[in-house]
Amino acid sequence: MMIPTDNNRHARSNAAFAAACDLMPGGVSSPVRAYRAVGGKPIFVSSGRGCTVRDLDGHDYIDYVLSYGPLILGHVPKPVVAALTRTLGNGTTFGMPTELETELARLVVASVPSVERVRFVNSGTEAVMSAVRLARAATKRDRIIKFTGCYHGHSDSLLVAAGSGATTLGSPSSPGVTAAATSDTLLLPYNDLDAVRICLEDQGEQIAAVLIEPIAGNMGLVPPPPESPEGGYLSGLRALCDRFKCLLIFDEVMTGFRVALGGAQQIYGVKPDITCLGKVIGGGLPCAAYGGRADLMAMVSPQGPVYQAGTLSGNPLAMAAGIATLLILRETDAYDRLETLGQRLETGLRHAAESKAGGQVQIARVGSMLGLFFSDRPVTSYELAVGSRVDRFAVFFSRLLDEGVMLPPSQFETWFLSTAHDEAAIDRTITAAEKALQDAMKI
Ligand code: KE4
Repeated sequence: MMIPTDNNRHARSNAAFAAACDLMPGGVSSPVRAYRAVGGKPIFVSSGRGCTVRDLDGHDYIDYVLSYGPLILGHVPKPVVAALTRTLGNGTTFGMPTELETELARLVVASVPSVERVRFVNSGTEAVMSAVRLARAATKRDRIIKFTGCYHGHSDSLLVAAGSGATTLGSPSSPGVTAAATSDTLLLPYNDLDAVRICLEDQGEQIAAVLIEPIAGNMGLVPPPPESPEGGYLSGLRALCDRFKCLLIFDEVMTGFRVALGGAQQIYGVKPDITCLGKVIGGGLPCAAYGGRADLMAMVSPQGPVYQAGTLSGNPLAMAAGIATLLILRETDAYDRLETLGQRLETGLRHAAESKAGGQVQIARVGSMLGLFFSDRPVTSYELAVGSRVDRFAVFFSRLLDEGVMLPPSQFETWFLSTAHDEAAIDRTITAAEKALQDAMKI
């Protein structure tokens, strides 16, 4: 499927891509950015401001990628830039403790219900990898349950039928990952509590932890079933983990500070034993974290025997950007604003889908996370996600690009809103989506 990025409208992006391909695998620093899932050549960005990005050829786009989640305040928000400018003058990294780490740790512990102690790392991959190691050490068990379509970064033992890039690339597990590395990883269907119960009844005494994205965002957006007084999916996982004495790990790298200050665990009212955080926590700089009960985190080196380390962990710039971001999220009506904008976008897209795609489009939203599938039924599982019309999504994506709206270049990603988006941007998006849906439904 060729898309307009192959014409002279994107001459400078195309030239930049050719140069990049001579030096870097696929010309990118992360696979999804290469547009393999939607066809054509990737747009190269020169700058971002507020809710828009500008490409090398001078075209502006309303940005729903937002770096795959971190930019909840939009591009270069003034308070974050000011905090970085102040901090930069004092040094970028020391390899020694600073009070900035303590300040961000205090904000994290005050915000995330299950976190009493936290350790900063530099990526979500590191956070989840470390959380799994801690869970295995704490339980003295080896096995981990993960779910099809959930993505937890690219550490060997978790690159099994992952969502996000791995699904997009159609390679549910990666060459180079040894059988030994994945031999303790059990893969169960997402959103199926019986499958977890049966697995735990069969081998519960070997299971260290159940690892899940509480709101799945890496197979497209697939929220968990709602919790009810009779229980629910996430609370059911919690009860099963308690019954079989394994730990519950929430990978909130995407949802942490995104759907609420306390993340998905706040909105669904389910407390994991360990939480992984990333993206928003760094305010646009490389930062992630894992945290949980004090007794568990006391096992982490140097307080305890579970080794984990990092040269740039807790670096002042990422701490300063994270502090500035979380303070705004905590002290303003940011989440109300994001909910208002999210509702406006969802409502507009639903109307557009009804008129242009008659029941062949499914839309999901949790706060400022949104997903759209070309499917004739609600997408509640990985199988339904990969069974959706990804060819239509590719047409939808490229037409929106032409109309100045930038989605993540894959059906298996989530759209993000920021407080820098406004009603005018949302309304422009909906108008563009009407045209894009019309085109997509022609195939
Ligand atoms: P990083 O190592 O990319 O910082 O985080 C890995 C990760 C862990 N857990 C969840 C729930 C995640 O969503 C991610 C990373 N998300 C992808 C987007 N689907 C990052 C984008 C990319 O890989 O380029």
